[in-house]
Amino acid sequence: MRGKWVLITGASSGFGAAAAVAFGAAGAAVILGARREDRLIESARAAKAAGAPDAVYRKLDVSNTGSVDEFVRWVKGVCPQLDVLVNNAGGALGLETVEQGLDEDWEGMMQVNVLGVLRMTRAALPLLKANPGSMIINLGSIAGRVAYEGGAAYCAAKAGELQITRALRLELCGTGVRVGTLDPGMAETEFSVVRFKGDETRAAKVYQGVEPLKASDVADALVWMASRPAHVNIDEMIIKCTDQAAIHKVNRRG
Ligand code: NDP
Ligand code: 8X3
Repeated sequence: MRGKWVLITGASSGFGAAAAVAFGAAGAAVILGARREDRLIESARAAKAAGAPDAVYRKLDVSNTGSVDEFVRWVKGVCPQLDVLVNNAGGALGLETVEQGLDEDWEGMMQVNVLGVLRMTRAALPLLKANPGSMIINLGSIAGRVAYEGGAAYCAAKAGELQITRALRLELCGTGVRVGTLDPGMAETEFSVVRFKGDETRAAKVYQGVEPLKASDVADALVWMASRPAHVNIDEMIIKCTDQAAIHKVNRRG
C-alpha cells in the first residue's frame, strides 16, 4: 500500500479507527472523517505511529450532502490522488420491532448506512475514475443478508448497501475502479453502545460468553481486499467470529 492514499469514513472508532492503523502499518497515507474531531486526532496519531507517511483528518457528517461535498473538495486539495475509499461510517439505532419502531431511528439508519454511502461515492468517484486500479470498499453486514427480530430497519439498510455495491460493480465495469463489500458478523466496537443509546451494560450482554471479532480483524480484511492487484476485484466477503455460525446460531460459554 506504499504510496497509496486511503480515505476512511467513520474513522473515529471501531473498524474505521482500526483501519487507519492497519492501512498505516501497510504503508498507506490515510484521510480520516467522522463527526467527532477529538477522536479523529487520536486515530490520525495512531495511524502515523503505525507507519502511515501521512494522516490527515476533518469533520465529516455523511448524513449531510453539504458536509460530504465540502469534505471531498478538501480531499482534492490535500492529496495527489485517491486510491481507496472505505465507506465505513454507519451503525444501528435501537432493537425495536417494527410495531415499536421510532421514526428518528429508522431515518438515522437510512441516512448513514444507505444515503451516506451513495453521497460519499458520488462525490469521490471523479477522483477514483481518474486513477484506474482504485477501489471502493463498503462496510455491509451479515444483517444485510439475513433478517432478525428487531433488526428490520438496520437489516434493510445493510441490504441496501449490498445492492448499491452490486449496482456500482456493474456501473464501474470498464473504468478500472474496483468495488466490493465487506460484511462482518458480531464485532465488539462501539456498535452496540450506540445501538442501545449509551447503555453499556446492555451492550456488553451482546458479547457475553462469546469471543467476537475485534476491530483489527476487520481492518486486516479491508487491507487485504484493497491490496489485491488491479486486475483482481473482491466483490463480496463475509467475515464472522468462529463462535457465530449464523445470526441466530452463536456459541456462548458459561
Ligand atoms: P462504531 O460505532 O465503533 O463506529 C461507527 C463509526 O461511524 C464511528 O466512527 C462514527 O463516528 C461513524 N459515524 C456514525 N455516523 C456518522 C455520520 N453521520 N457521519 C460520519 N461518521 C459517522 O461501530 P463499528 O466500527 O462496529 O461500525 C463500523 C461499520 O461496520 C458500520 O457501518 C456498521 O454498521 C458496520 N458493522 C458493524 C458490525 C459490528 O458488529 N460491530 C458488524 C457488521 C457491520 P462519529 O460518531 O464520530 O461520527
Ligand atoms: C452488526 C451485526 O448481527 O448485530 O452489523 O446486526 S448484527
